[in-house]
Amino acid sequence: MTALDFDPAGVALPLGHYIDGARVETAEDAIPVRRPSDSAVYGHVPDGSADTVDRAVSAAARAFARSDWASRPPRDRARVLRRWADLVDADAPALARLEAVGSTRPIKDALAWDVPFTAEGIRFFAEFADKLGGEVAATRTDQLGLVIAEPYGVVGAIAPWNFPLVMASWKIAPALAAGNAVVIKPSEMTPFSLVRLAELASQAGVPPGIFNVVQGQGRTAGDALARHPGIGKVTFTGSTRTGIAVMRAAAESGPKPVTLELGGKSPQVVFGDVPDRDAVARTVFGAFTGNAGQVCVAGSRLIAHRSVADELVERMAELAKALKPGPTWDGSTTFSPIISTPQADRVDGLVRGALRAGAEAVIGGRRLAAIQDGAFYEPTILRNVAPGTEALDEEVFGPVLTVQTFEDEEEALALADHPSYGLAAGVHTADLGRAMRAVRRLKAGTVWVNRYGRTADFVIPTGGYKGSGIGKDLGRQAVEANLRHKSALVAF
Ligand code: TXE
Repeated sequence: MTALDFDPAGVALPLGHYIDGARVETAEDAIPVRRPSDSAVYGHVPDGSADTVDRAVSAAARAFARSDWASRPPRDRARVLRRWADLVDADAPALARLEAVGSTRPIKDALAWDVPFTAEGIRFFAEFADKLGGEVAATRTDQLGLVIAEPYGVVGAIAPWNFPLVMASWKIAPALAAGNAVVIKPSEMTPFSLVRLAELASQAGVPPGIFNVVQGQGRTAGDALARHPGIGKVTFTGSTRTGIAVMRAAAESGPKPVTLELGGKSPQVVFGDVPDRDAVARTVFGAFTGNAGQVCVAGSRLIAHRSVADELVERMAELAKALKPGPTWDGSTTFSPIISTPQADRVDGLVRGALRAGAEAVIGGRRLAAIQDGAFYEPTILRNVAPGTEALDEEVFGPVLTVQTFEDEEEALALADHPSYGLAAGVHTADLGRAMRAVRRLKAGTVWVNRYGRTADFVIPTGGYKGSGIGKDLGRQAVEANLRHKSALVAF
């Protein structure tokens, strides 16, 4: 027992959609929502229809037009968003339990990371509200050329299940800071915490209709949101395949900009000159086992110099023994479940395929039998994975690391470059020149040197190259992506 343990049955669930500043229960089909820790159904959400999506978008458009959210002094908007962040912090114990109970986030992580990261992210974006400006263009002096930044109106957002609050806040907060209204659809697998986030936004003073949550499945509610003509801009985080469908749906209702944060197959390149191999092993290990590998920037391909590969693998095999899988409501859990049984089966299928093609599982390679009913998968390190094997080429989204070795820098960088993904990459070396060459060469949206993974440096944008996405979450770029520019030429 730890002080963080909680009873999953005791968590109150905010049910229904959240539209126009209130929870809305509808007679739509109910989607059962399962806890990944034990596969039990712990609640239901309505499968939002196109009509419900239309109701939410209409409420948002009305609020954008009639409330003063976009027209008020921007500093007031910032103040409301900061108050919202403070309420998120104040609600942390309850919000963390709500996040943990039905997601892959152990309560310890939800409390130490997800909730504070959400609050800090909101504060970061709040600060942009009164620091955004347009331009005065160079024109004849008897004219004034203005480039005016304006919000789109209603931003439609579709969020994933792997970090339900954090990923969604990176969509909602920059859109609101820029003066937009938002309609967001959470994943049907992790639907509840965003409703609570919306209630806290209302308490902080976000006007009714400016922040709405529509529940439902991707192919119904998600699709209806992406293709609603009342949406000015679409932002999505999820798989590359769904991202393409979202982009198509968005275009079919009239062209509109899309931000897509998609999948990855990110390499961690380790050169033979690293001074502290133990530290590198810990970093590489954390980058594929954190959230059981269900992280878009997971470092799922180790590309190690021949002189260090064996030692790194041995050290990681030791680290795996210290992980403690368990239900997310157990305060001592340090290793997450997989989001669902079908997703665990998919991970297993990719691993089995690699083993059939001749790969060796140094550790893991199967479902975690010790935990009944939950969807857990053993930390898995695969060596000798044949080129062309899906486990090497496709995003696994489970705690699976492939190991490849190299002789020289050229070979390392060639292996690191994935033909279709380019979300992130890690490079470990003591040689600054080599690190900088890699930074320049790697076709990835983020390159980490001698570290791996996102930090609270929200000013650093995140987003992919190639099939890993379009545009950025975080950074100034994320706010700018929620603004369009009007040109005015004034003769006097
Ligand atoms: O993702 P989807 P899924 C990857 C990861 C994982 C795979 C499948 O590889 O194994 O995706 O996961 C909504 N129109 N990532 O199926 O389908 C859906 O309801 C509009 C990477 O969960 O991309 C959910 O809200 N929306 C990733 C959201 O899209 C649709 C995070 C994501 O679901 C839709 C999650 C449609 N036609 C999964 N279909 C990352 N980049 O971090 C589904 N959705």
